[in-house]
Amino acid sequence: MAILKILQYPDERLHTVATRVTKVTDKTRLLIRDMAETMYAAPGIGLAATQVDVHERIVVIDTSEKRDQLLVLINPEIIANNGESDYEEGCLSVPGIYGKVRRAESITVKALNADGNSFELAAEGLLAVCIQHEMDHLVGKVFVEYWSSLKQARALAKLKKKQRSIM
Ligand code: QAP
Ligand code: CO
Repeated sequence: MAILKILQYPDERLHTVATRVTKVTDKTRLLIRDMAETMYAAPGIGLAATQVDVHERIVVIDTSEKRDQLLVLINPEIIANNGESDYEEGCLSVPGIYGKVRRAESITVKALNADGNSFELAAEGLLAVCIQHEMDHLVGKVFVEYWSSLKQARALAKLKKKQRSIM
């Protein structure tokens, strides 16, 4: 297993559109294991392959309290959505920046699991928000890009300031 390097906003590679996984292989499962290890170590509740510079439609999520319920979504598709919610989000690629995004309150997602089998999942609350957030990464969208340009500029300034203080 390995901890992967997480791309940091505004890295332009975060805007890459991921391609579908055509076959779930041992190589796919190895990547999923490394993504899960990276997410748990961070610690985070969700990670998309895009964030580790692999541009395939793969997401790992664990919103459980005990962090023992790994959800793997390969080629995820939202097949139903309902309602609206404003949830405070963060992102491992945008550390220290948090803010609200309006999304569907509940969704049904269809995806393949790590065995390559298709399944459907109905989700609401934090899990529904997290799935939508991670699926955005797969089409090259970062949550701050829902904000006004003023709010984005402030977030970027804060990130740059923090990066300077580390160096
Ligand atoms: C996406 O985000 C998410 O700024 C997953 O310093 C988050 O795991 C969806 C994290 C909230 C819905 C609601 C962020 C860790 C983790 C930070 C994460 C940080 C350390 C973010
Ligand atoms: Co994110």
